[in-house]
Amino acid sequence: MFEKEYKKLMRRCNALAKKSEGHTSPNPLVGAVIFDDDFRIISEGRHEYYGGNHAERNAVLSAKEDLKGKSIIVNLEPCSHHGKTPPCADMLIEKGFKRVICGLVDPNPEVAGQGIERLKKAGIEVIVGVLEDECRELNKIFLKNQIKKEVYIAIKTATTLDGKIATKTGNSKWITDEKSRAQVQKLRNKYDAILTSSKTVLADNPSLTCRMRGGRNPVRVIVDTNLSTSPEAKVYNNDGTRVIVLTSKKNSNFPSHVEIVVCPSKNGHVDLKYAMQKLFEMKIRSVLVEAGGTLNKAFIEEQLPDELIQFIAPKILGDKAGINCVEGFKRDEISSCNNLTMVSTKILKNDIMVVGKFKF
Ligand code: AOF
Ligand code: ZN
Repeated sequence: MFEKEYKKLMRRCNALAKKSEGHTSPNPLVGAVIFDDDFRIISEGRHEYYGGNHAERNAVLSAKEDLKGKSIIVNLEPCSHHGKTPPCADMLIEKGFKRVICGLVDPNPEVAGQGIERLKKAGIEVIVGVLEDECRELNKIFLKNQIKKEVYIAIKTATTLDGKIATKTGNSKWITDEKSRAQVQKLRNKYDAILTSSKTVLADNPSLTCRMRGGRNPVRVIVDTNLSTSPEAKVYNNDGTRVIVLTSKKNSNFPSHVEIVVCPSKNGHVDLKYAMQKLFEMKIRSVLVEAGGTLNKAFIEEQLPDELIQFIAPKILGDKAGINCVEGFKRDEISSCNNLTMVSTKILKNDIMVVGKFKF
């Protein structure tokens, strides 16, 4: 019953939640809508930033009428624990809501179904699983963090139609057009950290900041096994952004704001699995890999990335020596390809953005 109306309201919750992208980590993206039996919206709320009120509380606070007998829809199960704020489930019971609709059970062990239980025990009707797949996708980072205790990893690459990211001399400016590049700035605003290789730092001297209006800089992570980058490189600018170097060398002459993580080496390179675990311990919950074909291959080989985001420009380089977006696999059979799943595409002016999930 009311499936269509609930879906529409859940889409609204997700849209509200999305407005906080980049600001809630390590917490989830949550939106809530309060409505009456005629589906008239009474108020809305979202979790705006880490440490702030939960979405349900903000929706309750912005309501201008009595909430007794009303319904609330939220993309994540209301919490049952005393964290930075008292439990949302208790507040909903107190306010006299008659129905709570949620998209997902919260995997956080502090909650994990107990919020729903508590609401049901108080005689509130609870509906779970509305637009579950969309809710899951929205909180893919939070879910992986909670369930696997691992960082969410996406590889971003920008290529020609023949899969090249640069000419053999390293020239890559610009393969994709300004619309694709603006999209990359949006991604930088969403991910906790952006990761690149010493090779990219040496070749391009990128600043790896977020130039989106109203955006914020991600943490900069540089994989530099032998500490071959110069402390003068732009990525090491002391601009108030956290900078982390993942290396296998002990000595460094980097400025004191640069955090050095000494990792074991594997086949002559930083052990990426170890390094990603370290980043998780350092409170980083999502990483956007913006590097070259060699590091992309290493990540895939280690079965680490969750997602690929590829911007493809309608250009053909055609030079065998040009650099590939994934460089170095030896594969004889098509059956040994990495097949991405849940693939979606978007046209951006002349380019195509392809997003898919890795399945290992
Ligand atoms: C949020 N925002 O809107 C909801 C959350 O750190 P705390 O004390 O605010 O608690 C965070 C946990 O609360 C989070 O991991 C999730 O399990 C639950 N729900 N969290 O930050 C919200 N509804
Ligand atoms: Zn809560």
